[in-house]
Amino acid sequence: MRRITLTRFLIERQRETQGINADLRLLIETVARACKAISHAVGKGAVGGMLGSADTDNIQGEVQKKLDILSNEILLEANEWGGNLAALASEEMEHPHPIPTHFPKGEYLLLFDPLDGSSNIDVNVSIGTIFSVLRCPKGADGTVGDPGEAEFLQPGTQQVAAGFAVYGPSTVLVLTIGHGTHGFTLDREMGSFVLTHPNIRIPEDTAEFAINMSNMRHWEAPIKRYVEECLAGKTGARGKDFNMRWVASMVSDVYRILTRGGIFMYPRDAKNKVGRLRLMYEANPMAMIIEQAGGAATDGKTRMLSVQPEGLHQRVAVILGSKNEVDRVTRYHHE
Ligand code: AFP
Repeated sequence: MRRITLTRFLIERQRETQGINADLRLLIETVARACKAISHAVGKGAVGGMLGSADTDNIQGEVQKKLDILSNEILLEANEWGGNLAALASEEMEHPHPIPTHFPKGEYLLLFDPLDGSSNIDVNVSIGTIFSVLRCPKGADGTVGDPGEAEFLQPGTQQVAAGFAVYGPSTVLVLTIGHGTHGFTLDREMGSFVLTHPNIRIPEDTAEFAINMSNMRHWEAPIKRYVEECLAGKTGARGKDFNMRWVASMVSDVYRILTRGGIFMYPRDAKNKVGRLRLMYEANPMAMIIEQAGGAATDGKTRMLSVQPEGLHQRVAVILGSKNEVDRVTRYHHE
């Protein structure tokens, strides 16, 4: 089969003016290169001396793993010189990161969770990097000026690109630029991402759900009803048996759903009153990827991509995956 590398894929999309220009192409290739470097660092495991926690907390008040910090630094250094970004934002940094004054600025905003699934690093379970690209609003003088948090607070429908890398048995980059969702597998010998999963489509039905069952006593009624129906299997309202998976790395659960269908739920509950996952650099990029693959994503009631952000690190409830199942859970929330 013809090997189409990420570079060729992006150049062909640019030629077809499918929602991509040279600056956005450079941005995506730069992020992909950074993900290669993170994959390399993660792949060293204990012999890399980077396992375990740093002695610092992030803005979320979570203990930072050494690889969290390294991944964040890799993405910052890779992206600040290109002249295509107005600013960056990361789960690991309280405020947006300005482009150093000695570099030119560009029209895009890049947001990322540098290493999602950190609690899985030390137990050798797949983790990943999630990213989202927005356009930076221009000021009255027609320039991007010095963007602050407000410039980032755009609904997910404004994303021009979104993607994630999953560092598993193979490293796969999943990408959308608004024309479908595509998967690229890292060829480690060549050091290039190769198109292996063009035009991913999520089955509209599924028999597999993903949720952290230990939170069951905290759930609201619609989630309780949906999961109990799944557990009742053939004998219950659904008339079929369901399987369950929960990797606790969103990138892994989402990649599985892209590959064979499923529904992923991290609902708000009595413990996580507004949900646990972050809207700007987890839920929104994943929602664009899922929708572009024919799936659906809501916060239980509202289409995820329509949620109007109020804070850079705001959390949100997430229900995403096979369209018919997400529609069912969302319907239960409205009943
Ligand atoms: P960490 O990055 O703190 O491990 O959180 C991972 C995550 O944000 C997401 O990737 C998982 O789906 C979810 O949290 C797992 O949450 P629980 O540990 O509560 O199951």
